[in-house]
Amino acid sequence: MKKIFLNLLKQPITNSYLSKINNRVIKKEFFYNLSVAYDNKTHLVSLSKPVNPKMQFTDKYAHRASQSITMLKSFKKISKNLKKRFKPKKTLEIGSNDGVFLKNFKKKEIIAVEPCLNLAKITKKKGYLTYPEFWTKKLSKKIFKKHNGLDLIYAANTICHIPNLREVFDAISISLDKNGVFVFEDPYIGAVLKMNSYDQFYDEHVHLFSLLSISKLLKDSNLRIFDIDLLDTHGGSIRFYVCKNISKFTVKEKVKLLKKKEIKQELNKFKTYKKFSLRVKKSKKELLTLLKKIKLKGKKVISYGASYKSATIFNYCNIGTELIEYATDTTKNKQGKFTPGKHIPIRSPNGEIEDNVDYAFLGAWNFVKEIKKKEKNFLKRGGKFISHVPNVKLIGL
Ligand code: JHZ
Repeated sequence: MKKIFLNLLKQPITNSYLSKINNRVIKKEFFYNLSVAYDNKTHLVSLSKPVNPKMQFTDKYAHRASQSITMLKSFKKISKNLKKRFKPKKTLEIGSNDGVFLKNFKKKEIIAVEPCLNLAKITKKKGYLTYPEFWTKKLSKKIFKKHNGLDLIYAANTICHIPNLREVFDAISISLDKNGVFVFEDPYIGAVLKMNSYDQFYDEHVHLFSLLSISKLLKDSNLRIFDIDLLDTHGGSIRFYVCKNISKFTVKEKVKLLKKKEIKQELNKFKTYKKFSLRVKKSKKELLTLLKKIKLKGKKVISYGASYKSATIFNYCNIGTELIEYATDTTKNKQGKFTPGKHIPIRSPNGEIEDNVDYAFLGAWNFVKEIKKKEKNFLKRGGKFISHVPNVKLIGL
């Protein structure tokens, strides 16, 4: 049974960065109620009412996975490790975005699946065989017919975006070779609870996974987990290594240990999530108090990164241009637009943070190390970053 533990109020579609003409919003915005539930049968944490994926993964998809050095390095490292460990001849990536993972493979070795048509065009143009479609059983059957069993299927920050997980896993079972491997990574619910990073909940993050939940869900599709990695990426992610029940892989000790840890942390209890929701409310109060105090002193505050995550914060905390003047973002197709819901203008960073900025809210807090390195001058002249994780705080030199 699913029970709601967190209500993040009315939220827009995070990908709907707005264009304005003559200072008037030209698009009518869609809002929905963002509430999050725990299912005591599967231990899965999911949005109580996901929005229609066709409204999200359009031909105007804004996010480009290759916008951070951290992620470029991470994709390079994982592709190298996967090649070395599993020696795949035929690999497929679900949700290939702008090709940040694909580019580490030879064109004939990898197939891309990407439903956002603007992104699928990018990888197609680069010469990768790209299916511009959602990952479904139908597509998996089509791929199996054409290419036979796949040795490796990979997905990063994709599977948690798909409402129907049974369809995803059944589709994996169809095209994965007997000893093939399905590797996927997504933000980890354990890390979200630890970091109080409630901004990991937004329309696209339909689920946040634990080992306990994925272990249960895979069973129905005759799949199992044989290894995991806990990662620093995106503020704490989990990578699952999955195979068919009948395959040769034996379960690593790490899997058993994490299962025990999750039980100890009570990730299988509703009360754990209810407690988290109280911490979220406290975080909102503290962030608003801090921003208002800074503003009263006449200081200039911007947002560093117009991330999808930050849309949850701005809309839940009701933060608009009265508190944050503008956001900077390196993604070209976000620049000149306005954040969904709260309409904060987005600018190109034009190199470093401007001299007249006193505080920068970390919309991209998950890249704090990379950002601190880039913005040494801002910190040296007394500029401060504002972070809401794991608690509301200022970050200086
Ligand atoms: P970033 C997106 O979420 C959407 P977002 C998606 N649903 C998902 O799961 C994750 O990605 C993986 C910018 N930036 O990556 C780039 C700077 O401006 O945390 C990005 O727009 N300067 C698929 O948007 C944003 O910040 C910088 O120096 O929450 C960060 O977004 C750096 C490092 C980033 O994901």
